Amino acid sequence: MKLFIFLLALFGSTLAAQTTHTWYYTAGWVTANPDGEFEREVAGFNNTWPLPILRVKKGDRVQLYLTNGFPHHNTTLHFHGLFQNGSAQMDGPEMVTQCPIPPGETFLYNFTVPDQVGTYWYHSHTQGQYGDGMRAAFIIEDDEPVPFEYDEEVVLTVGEWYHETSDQLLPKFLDLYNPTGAEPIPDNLLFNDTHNGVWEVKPNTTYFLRIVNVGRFVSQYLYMDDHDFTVVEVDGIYVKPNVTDMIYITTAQRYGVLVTTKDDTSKNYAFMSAFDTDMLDVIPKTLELNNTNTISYSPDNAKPEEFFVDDYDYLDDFYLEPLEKEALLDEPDHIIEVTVEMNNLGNGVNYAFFNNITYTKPKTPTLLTALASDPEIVANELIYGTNTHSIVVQHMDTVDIVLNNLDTGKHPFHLHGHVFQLIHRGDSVPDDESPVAFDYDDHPDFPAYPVRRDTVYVKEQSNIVLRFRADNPGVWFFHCHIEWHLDQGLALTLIEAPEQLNADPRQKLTENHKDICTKAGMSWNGNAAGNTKNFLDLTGQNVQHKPLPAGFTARGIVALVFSCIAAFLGLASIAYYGMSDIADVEARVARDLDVDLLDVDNEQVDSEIIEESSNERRKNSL
Ligand SMILES: *[C@@H]1O[C@H](CO)[C@@H](O)[C@H](O)[C@H]1NC(C)=O
Ligand SMILES: *[C@@H]1O[C@H](CO)[C@@H](O)[C@H](O)[C@H]1NC(C)=O
Ligand SMILES: *[C@@H]1O[C@H](CO)[C@@H](O)[C@H](O)[C@H]1NC(C)=O
Ligand SMILES: *[C@@H]1O[C@H](CO)[C@@H](O)[C@H](O)[C@H]1NC(C)=O
Ligand SMILES: *[C@@H]1O[C@H](CO)[C@@H](O)[C@H](O)[C@H]1NC(C)=O
Ligand SMILES: *[C@@H]1O[C@H](CO)[C@@H](O)[C@H](O)[C@H]1NC(C)=O
Ligand SMILES: *[C@@H]1O[C@H](CO)[C@@H](O)[C@H](O)[C@H]1NC(C)=O
Ligand SMILES: *[C@@H]1O[C@H](CO)[C@@H](O)[C@H](O)[C@H]1NC(C)=O
Ligand SMILES: *[C@@H]1O[C@H](CO)[C@@H](O)[C@H](O)[C@H]1NC(C)=O
Ligand SMILES: [Cu+2]
Repeated sequence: MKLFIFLLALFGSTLAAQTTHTWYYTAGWVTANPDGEFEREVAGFNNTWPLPILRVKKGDRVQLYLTNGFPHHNTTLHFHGLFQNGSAQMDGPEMVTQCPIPPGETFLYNFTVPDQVGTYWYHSHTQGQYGDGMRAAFIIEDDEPVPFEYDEEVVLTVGEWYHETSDQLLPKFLDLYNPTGAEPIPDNLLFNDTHNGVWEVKPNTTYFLRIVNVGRFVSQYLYMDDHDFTVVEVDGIYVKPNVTDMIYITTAQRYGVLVTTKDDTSKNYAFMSAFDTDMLDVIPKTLELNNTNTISYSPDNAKPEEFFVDDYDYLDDFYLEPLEKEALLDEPDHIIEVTVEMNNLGNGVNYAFFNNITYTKPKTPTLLTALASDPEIVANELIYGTNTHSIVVQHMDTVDIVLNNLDTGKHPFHLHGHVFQLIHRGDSVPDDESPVAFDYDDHPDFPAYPVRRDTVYVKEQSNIVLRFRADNPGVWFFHCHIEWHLDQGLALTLIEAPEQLNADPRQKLTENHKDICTKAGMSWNGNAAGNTKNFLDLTGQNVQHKPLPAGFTARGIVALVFSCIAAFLGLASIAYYGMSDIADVEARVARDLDVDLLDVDNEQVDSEIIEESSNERRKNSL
């Protein structure tokens, strides 16, 4: 009897604690001027921008009705870092877990907030859209006290900003005339959605600052004059407090930090946010690399001067120790080894590859294929198509993702549906040496209690190893969180525990979801080729462009492109990327492609395909 009462009380209290948040939002264009320099259309909710910070408690139910109010664009919403355990179809990435929401339609995101707490964010997972502003913080609070003391909590977003929209930037980025895949150069950094922002503080107060990089491209260094950060959380995982002068935050990462203010209010201080300039292909003279934001103790104080540091000596997150200790998982049952490369395909465009595959969207969202499949073939990778880079992992397997980065740039990788243990991060080798692949027989000891998070960077020409348990049946996207690189195809798809997924009634597609697919003009019950009858027939599936013709090299493209630019397009199209000086661009391109500049100048261009498309371009531009 006692036990019964106890159970009843427990059950009752759980019931009482669960709140349902029902939100209605219409996404659409709003005019705004975030950096104070340029007014443009941004992607907002309900005719306002920025988007609201959403707050929930663990165990709550979220019912977010998202109406697509864009006249010409599809939309979706991803809750970054949330496990969506049992609700994989609510994860958000277009063509991975759901059909795109067409203009005028409403999709219900309905899920239980998992047993997770901390700092998350939500953003559109439709091509480039979140970079236009459709993103904000998502906070999961806890009834239990947090394992550190503070007086006030504050959210702070950082990110870069472009004056041009994704619609304007993307076609120029994924273009024959951008053969090295040089990412567009941002116009400014934003600090809490304004340029050179102000954080108003009270004296003698410990703030719990939840920092989110909501950007689409660059990592930032954050550092303050005469104040320090005590890191207590990374990506929703509490860690042993670690005091540092500087944080390095990639896109999509979160840092929960404590900042204690001074007793005295007579001075305001600089809160610096700086570009990681290694990530910029060119640095226009006008770009403000170090941004001086203000920690304001009083509006009467003078504006702070730029605060200089000797070097960017930041906290290495590899060494952070989670408070909730989780020992290094056992030896992997399944090793997924991928190599990152950027290269041109036969259409001249620069793509990103995991091994030799650049992610190409299927005709039916991958999760929907898994749910509609006959259980007998649900674990057959073929049905998901050869170009979605789908990899089946078995339920409860320990999985390692070994990622060897041959590229000369850093990349922040994100896995949906999980936090993983970061068990190895190699150092880069110099540009003129060849990167080495990770070797299980020759590496530093893995940490006993590795740091866990959902987004980590790999250094240039280096490697990382991520380890996780496949305890969350679903279809989970693994991709670079530099949106430009995702647009170039730097993604793969994990089909996790397909049999369990396929058999779980909670995962069944909602009627609303089916309806959205129909409205989007696609099947909700087909294979990657949209074939609803025979899942093993992939005829008509989407595939990547053909490789460059044999004997034709990337440097040929460069030579051709520069002669075309000079001849037909003039300097204007280069100036667009802030590349006002052709010679400098060529030098950088030559370095990126590891070729001699003289070689580039003398290269004979002989590809018909390239000639054809450039002729076409000539016609178009006439
Ligand atoms: C957003 O706008 C819709 C109508 O488009 C309205 O029903 C809803 O209440 C608004 N949401 C909020 C949070 O104001
Ligand atoms: C929206 O999605 C549909 C279905 O996939 C597609 O045909 C259409 O091109 C998309 N619209 C845009 C603007 O991308
Ligand atoms: C959300 O999902 C829960 C659990 O499946 C269900 O009981 C509820 O009816 C759904 N909400 C709506 C509005 O459909
Ligand atoms: C950032 O903006 C949010 C939303 O307006 C606000 O709640 C928060 O206090 C701001 N953060 C800082 C550091 O000023
Ligand atoms: C600062 O706060 C602490 C704790 O709240 C208090 O003991 C102390 O007197 C305060 N100092 C000043 C100068 O206000
Ligand atoms: C940016 O800050 C760094 C570190 O303080 C400094 O070395 C560098 O000169 C600054 N760059 C500019 C353009 O101000
Ligand atoms: C703090 O971080 C440094 C690396 O920057 C590491 O050496 C140290 O062990 C960490 N300490 C704790 C308590 O996490
Ligand atoms: C990648 O390489 C594998 C093995 O060599 C081959 O079977 C596959 O067709 C290639 N894929 C593409 C897209 O080139
Ligand atoms: C998902 O839920 C199952 C129980 O339904 C649990 O065993 C598993 O640990 C959960 N996975 C995650 C990632 O929360
Ligand atoms: Cu990347």
